[in-house]
Amino acid sequence: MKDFIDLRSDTVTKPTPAMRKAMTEAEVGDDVFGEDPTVNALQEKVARILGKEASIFVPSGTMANQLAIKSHTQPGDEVIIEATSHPYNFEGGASAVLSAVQFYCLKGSRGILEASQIEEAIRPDDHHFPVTRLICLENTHNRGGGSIYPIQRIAEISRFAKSKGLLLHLDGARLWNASVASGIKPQEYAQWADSVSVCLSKGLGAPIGSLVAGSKTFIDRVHRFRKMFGGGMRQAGIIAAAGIYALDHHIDRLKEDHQNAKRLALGLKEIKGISIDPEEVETNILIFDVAGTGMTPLQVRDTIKKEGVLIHAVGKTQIRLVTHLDVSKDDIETALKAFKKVLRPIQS
Ligand code: TLP
Repeated sequence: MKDFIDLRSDTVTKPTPAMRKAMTEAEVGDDVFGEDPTVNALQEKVARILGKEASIFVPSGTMANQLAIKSHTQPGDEVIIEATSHPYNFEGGASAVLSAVQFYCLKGSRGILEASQIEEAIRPDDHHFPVTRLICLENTHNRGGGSIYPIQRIAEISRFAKSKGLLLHLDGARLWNASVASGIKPQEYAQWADSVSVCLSKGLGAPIGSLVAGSKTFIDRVHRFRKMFGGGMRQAGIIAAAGIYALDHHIDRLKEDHQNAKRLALGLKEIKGISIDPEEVETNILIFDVAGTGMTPLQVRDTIKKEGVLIHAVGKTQIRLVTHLDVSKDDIETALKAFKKVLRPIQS
C-alpha cells in the first residue's frame, strides 16, 4: 500500500518495533479474574498518574466515557455537556441507549464552557424536570481544535458542581497533550473531576486501550458495567504492555506533535482562501475553514489524497488535521506543498 501522510487522526498510529517487543514479552493472565499482572500494573500506574484511588482498563475511549456516564447516573437523569463534545456527537447515541440519560448541550468557545453557563442549565427541583446529575468536560477539546481547558475554569466548574451536588466527568482522551502543552500535571487536572477517562491509542501511539479512573467504589461500579457492556477482556496484558510502553516513552515527545501542528498552521495561513489562526493551535489538532478557496472540504480531501496526503473533512466548510507519532517534520513540509499545489488553481 502507498505510504500516505495520514493527518486524519492521531488514532492511526502503528505500534513501534520497541512497543511490539514489549507486547510480545508481556506477562499475561485472565483479566476478568483480575489475574493479568500487566493489566494490573497499567491500572495502578494510571491511577497513580491521575492521583485517583483506582483505574480500569477498557477497549476504547468511547467505552470509557460511556461507562463513566452509566456509573454516575440513573435512567432519566440529565447530563450537562458541550454541544460539540465527543460523547454527544461521536459515540453513536450510546448514552441514550446504554444509560437512558439525556444531554443538556451548551455551546462553548472552542469547546470551553463558562461556569455561569452551567449554572443556568441546572434544572430546578421540580418533578416536571429531569434530574441534573453530571457534567462532562473534554480536555483537550477535539472539535474545539485541540483547545486546552484552562485549569482555573475546570476548578471553578468543579467547585460549583460540588456545591450543587453534581458529579464531574473529564473526557481526557488527550489529557496528555493538554498536560505537555500547559506544563500542568495530569493529576492537577484530574483532581477536580470525580472520574477521568484517558486514551492510550491517540497521541500516545498504542494500538488499543483506554482507562477510567476514580474512587475505588466508583471503579468497582464501572467494573460491573464493563462486564455488562462486553468490555471484560482476558489476556489483555498484551495490549496493556503497549500502554505502559506508551506512557513511559511517548508522553514527552507530544511536544513535537504540537510544534508540527503549529508549523502546519503557519504554513496554511499563507494559502489564499484558508482561514486559520495559528495562535489558536495549542496542541496537535487544527481545524480550519476552506470556504474562501472555492472548494468544498470533500473536494480538497479527494484531490489532496492523490498527492499522498490524507485529511478529514468536517462539516460543510472545515477540515481537521491531527499531527502524531507517525508524522515527521519533513512530512509537514510535504503536506504543505501538497495543500499549495491542490489550491493553486484558485490562488491566481
Ligand atoms: N475521537 C476520534 C473520532 O471518534 C472523532 C478522533 O479521530 O479524534 N473522546 C475524545 C475527545 C475523542 O477524540 C475520541 C476519539 C474518543 C473520546 C473516543 O475514543 P475511541 O475512538 O477510542 O472510542
